[in-house]
Amino acid sequence: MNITLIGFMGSGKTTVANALSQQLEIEQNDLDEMVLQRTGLTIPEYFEQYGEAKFRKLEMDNLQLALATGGILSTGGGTPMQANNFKLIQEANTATVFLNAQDNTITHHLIHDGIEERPLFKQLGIDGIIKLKHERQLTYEQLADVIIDVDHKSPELIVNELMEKL
Ligand code: SKM
Repeated sequence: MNITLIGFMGSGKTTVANALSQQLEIEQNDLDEMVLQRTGLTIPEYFEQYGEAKFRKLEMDNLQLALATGGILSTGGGTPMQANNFKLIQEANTATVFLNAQDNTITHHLIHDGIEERPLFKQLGIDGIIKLKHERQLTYEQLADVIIDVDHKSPELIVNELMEKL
């Protein structure tokens, strides 16, 4: 079974992917984690050294690799915003699940994780990041086969809901 998780940063894609992978005993890939595996750099370090444009190229390359591998995939928050990536996911043999979170859920998670973890959060601040979230909403909805509202739900509950809807 192939499942691709999409959604804004802080919506819980990585956590839900881990839970899904454990429950279904299917391999899992995380696009942001692949940057670290392939370059030895964290996302903030990569942004700092190479900038966002290079990051987007690497992200597309990683997406192609991960979709070819199959299994559970958690994407980066901005992955579907590149037209090429949108098409790659749309045409891949995968169920695409949008983890939809309210603004205050995202704010809470981002502040909890810390500004250093998220270069765009650092650049844009909280107002800018929420504006970006609104700009992206329609693209996530258009790409999704299934939409799950994640607010106030445990990863287990989200996984159960997801399995029912697939
Ligand atoms: O992929 C990382 C990176 O920080 C960019 C990003 C975004 O554009 O929303 C989200 C993160 O998952």
